Amino acid sequence: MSLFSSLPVLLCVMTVSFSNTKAIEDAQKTCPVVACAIPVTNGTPGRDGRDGPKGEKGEPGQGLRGSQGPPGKMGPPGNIGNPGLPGPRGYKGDRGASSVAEAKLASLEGQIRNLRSELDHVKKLQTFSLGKKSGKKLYVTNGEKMPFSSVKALCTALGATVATPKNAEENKAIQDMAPDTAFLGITDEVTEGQFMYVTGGRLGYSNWKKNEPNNHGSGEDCVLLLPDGLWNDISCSSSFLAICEFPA
Ligand code: MFU
Ligand code: CA
Repeated sequence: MSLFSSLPVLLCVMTVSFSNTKAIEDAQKTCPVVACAIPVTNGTPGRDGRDGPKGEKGEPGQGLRGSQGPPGKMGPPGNIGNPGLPGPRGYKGDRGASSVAEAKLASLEGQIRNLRSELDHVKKLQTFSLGKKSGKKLYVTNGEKMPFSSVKALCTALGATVATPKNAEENKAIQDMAPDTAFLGITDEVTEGQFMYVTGGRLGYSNWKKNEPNNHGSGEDCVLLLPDGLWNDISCSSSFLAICEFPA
């Protein structure tokens, strides 16, 4: 006999053995089957009940751990992060290009003012040392003797012309400053016998010595200022004192 079929019978025996009412009632509560002493045939077992609640997670197993597998594929890129904090303040920049140019210009203007002042001072010293008179031409010599072509070249290089008296006063001025016989800026190189200023134009004043110009020898196209202030025509290839003339 199975345990299931024998249990009601045992309960029944117990019920009978209790002597008071309270005991009987207690026994009835614990025993769902009230009928007693009537032999019954047990039914077929009921269906299985529903699944119970999920049990707690078990402890990790004790089996051997396999070796670590290869790294997985790279995941997709994450979202763009938030903007960072502002950086520190930068160094002060250079001065702008126009400011640099303006500073250079101001410096150059200052240097020009200084040079102009210095030049004015040197000019005053020079005119004083040369005895320059206001409104009068300035005649300057380097004391050298040379052919007429060299005198022309020298005076031109100085921004001057060959000394050329246009009147008696200028003739006297050159005579007084000339330490020796000097070339004048007058020739008849273009047309023999027709003396002209090398700067252009016919002669307006002359101071020829007696019997001059005589175009002596193989020809004389240039003019000399002699120490007595008189003029003599002479060969241009001969060497005489160079005197240059600067404007009044
Ligand atoms: C005079 C001048 C010449 C030259 C000669 C030696 O001629 O006119 O220019 O100086 O003497 C005779
Ligand atoms: Ca002569």
